[in-house]
Order: sequence, then C-alpha cells, then structure tokens
Amino acid sequence: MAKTIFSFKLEDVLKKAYDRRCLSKEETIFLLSLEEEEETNQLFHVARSLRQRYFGDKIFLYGFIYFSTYCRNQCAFCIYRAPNKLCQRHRKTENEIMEIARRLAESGVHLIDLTMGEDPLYYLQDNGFKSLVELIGRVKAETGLPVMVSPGVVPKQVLVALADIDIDWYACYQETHNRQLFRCLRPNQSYDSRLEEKYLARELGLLVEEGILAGVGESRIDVAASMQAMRDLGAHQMRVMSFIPQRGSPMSGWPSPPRIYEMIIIAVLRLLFPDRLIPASLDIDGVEGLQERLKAGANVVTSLIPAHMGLAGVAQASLDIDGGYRSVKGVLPLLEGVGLRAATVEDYGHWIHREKDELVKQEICNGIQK
Ligand code: SAM
Ligand code: MD0
Ligand code: SF4
Repeated sequence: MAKTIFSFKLEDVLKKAYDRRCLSKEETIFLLSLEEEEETNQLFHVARSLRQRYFGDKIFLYGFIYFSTYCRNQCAFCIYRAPNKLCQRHRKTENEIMEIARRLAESGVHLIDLTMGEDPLYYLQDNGFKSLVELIGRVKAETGLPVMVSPGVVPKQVLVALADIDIDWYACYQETHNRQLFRCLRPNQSYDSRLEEKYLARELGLLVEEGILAGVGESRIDVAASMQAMRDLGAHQMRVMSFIPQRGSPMSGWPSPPRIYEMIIIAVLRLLFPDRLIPASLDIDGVEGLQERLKAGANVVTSLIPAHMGLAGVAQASLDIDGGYRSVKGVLPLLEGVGLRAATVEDYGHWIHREKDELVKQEICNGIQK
C-alpha cells in the first residue's frame, strides 16, 4: 500500500535515518504506512541498530506509583474519568507512598514515576499541593533515585516548586497534536495549557516526556505531526500507547488497534530520535507484550508495579500486577531473551545528569539571545 502512494525506496529512507539525516514529513508518513512484514522487519532492524549505537544493550527500568486515581477530568479514553462509577479508586497515604517507593528502589528500578489523576483534593484546598511537593521531595531523598512526576496540568507555581527541589522529570501526554481530536479525547481541557506546561517545565530545567495514543481516530499524518511537535518541544522521552477500551467510558466500545501499529510508531520514533528514551509500557499488554516493544527499538521498561499494595495501572488496571510479573525480577529474563540487560542506577544517573546539564546550557544560550 505504502508503495502505491509514495515514490520512496524503503532502503533509501532507512539508510538516511541510519546516517542520522533528518527525515521529511512525507518520509515519516511513508514509514508509518508500511504494511508488509518484510518491510516492517527491516524498519525494526534499523531501530534496534540505532538503539545499540546510543545505549548498547542497556535498558532502563521505571517504577510506577499511581498514588491517587481520583480525577476532576472526563477524558473519553480513561477509566478514571470523574463520572465513572465502574472503576475502583484509591488514594494512598504518605506513609504508604514512601513504603511503596522504598520497595521499588530495593527491587532495582532506576526511577520512580509518581502519577495521579487531577485529584480535586489538591486543587480545592488552599496550598493543597504544598504537602505533595514535600512528599515528592522525600521520595527522591529517601530512595536516592531520580523522580518523574505525572500529575496532569498543575498550577505553574507547583512546577516551579518541583523544579526548586530538583525533581527530574515532568511527564504529560498530549495524546494527539490534532486540536480537533484533542477536544474529543480531553473535553473541556485546554490544548494550549497542556502543551505550554511542558514548555515551562523544560525552561525550569526539568526533563520532559511527551506521548501519544494509538488507535483513537488519528491519521498517519496526525502521528507524523505529533512527532514534529515532540521535536519542537525538545522532549527527552517520547511514548506511544495503544488505546485499551475501558468499561464505563464513552470509548468502551472502540476497538484496540492492531499492535503492529504501535510497534511501527515505536520504531519510527527511534529513527527520528535515536538518542532519546522510548518506553515499552507494561501497561498495555503486560509482560507478554514487552519483547515485541523492545524488538521495535524501545529502551525503557515502564509501569513496574509492586504486587499486593493496592496499586493499579492506567490502561490495564490490574494485568500482571498481583502475580508479581510487573517487577524487575519478572522482566529481567525477558530482556535477556532478546539480547538485552538492565542498565545500572549509575548508568541512568549519568544519562539524566548529562541531559540536565545540556538543558541548563540551552537555557543560558536562550537567555543570551533574548
Ligand atoms: N492524570 C494525569 C494525566 O492525564 O496526565 C496522569 C495520568 S497519565 C499517566 C495517563 C495516561 O495514560 C494518559 O495520558 C494516556 O496517555 C494513558 N492512558 C489512559 N487511559 C488509557 C487507555 N485506555 N488506553 C491507553 N492509554 C491510556
Ligand atoms: C506507564 N502506566 O508507564 C504508566 C503511565 C505515566 N508517566 C506513565 C502511563 O505505562
Ligand atoms: Fe484524569 Fe488523567 Fe484519566 Fe484524564 S487521563 S481522566 S486527566 S486520570
């Protein structure tokens, strides 16, 4: 199919990416439209070679703590949208969060991702975020690990406070960079505020993760536009997650897309951003889906969740959690099975520090230019 629309030769486009020359929008769409198994295998092969060039055989591992699943929003795709009565919600106490963080750190993860719904508790109370910022600081201090926060869109002063205590990452996914589709997916939310928050985080010296959903009504052109938006933002980590239908949500009847589509997007992300971090999330197909994502060029395992702590995932609230499979121990053999291994905490720390230094340099240059 790709061949009938485009006049590119796959080998030429792949060679161009391998040589680190920028791919055009048309070339990106061409790659996203590949259908033949032989062709997608060539794409994955180049994606893996590029990962090898920048990261060797080392994979980073992220622990995930979804500490509150209460949310004021009504995202059409999400099980935790405010009006949904068909989901189990939890709000972890500070002690519980610290205990979970300690367990994750002991298990060997390289980062702790603290995630929440836009919990009204924080928005409605005066100074509601103050204790949260302190808690996040404690998680970083006591585990000694880098910390990512995924709190949704928070007041600007909260981001400033997080930057002040040297939190490492701000993750916030636009889902799509097609404004019309965004309005359907995230009704009554501001496209611009969500995007601007990521620009602000970067200016404040935080590393930034951007992300898209696959299979929510977007076109290949939209996906290519999202990739350009990730470049414009200067994202340090970029993800794609296949949509999983959720009971009690308006999109409960939507199909989940064929997985090959997500794998192709992962591989194209690797070609466009060879030295950036690209997750293989356990939150879509559990541990069973890990190796195919790694074979497509991902280099971070995300959504490692300790068992029996009353925790949940996002797209897969319970899959593989209480069986203990979403753990460092559970994924190590799977990494080995595809010729990869876990990085060390030090490897990850070096990557983070280099990128943060780079951000500071860029901000100094921007300041001088202004
Ligand atoms: N509440 C915060 C927010 O929305 O930014 C933090 C939660 S965020 C980590 C949840 C992300 O998981 C969404 O941005 C979306 O990309 C993904 N997600 C949510 N529901 C999903 C679903 N049904 N299928 C696949 N991914 C989903
Ligand atoms: C994941 N469930 O990594 C997590 C979540 C939030 N920063 C990450 C979507 O798949
Ligand atoms: Fe809330 Fe985030 Fe779910 Fe949207 S995706 S409903 S903001 S938890």
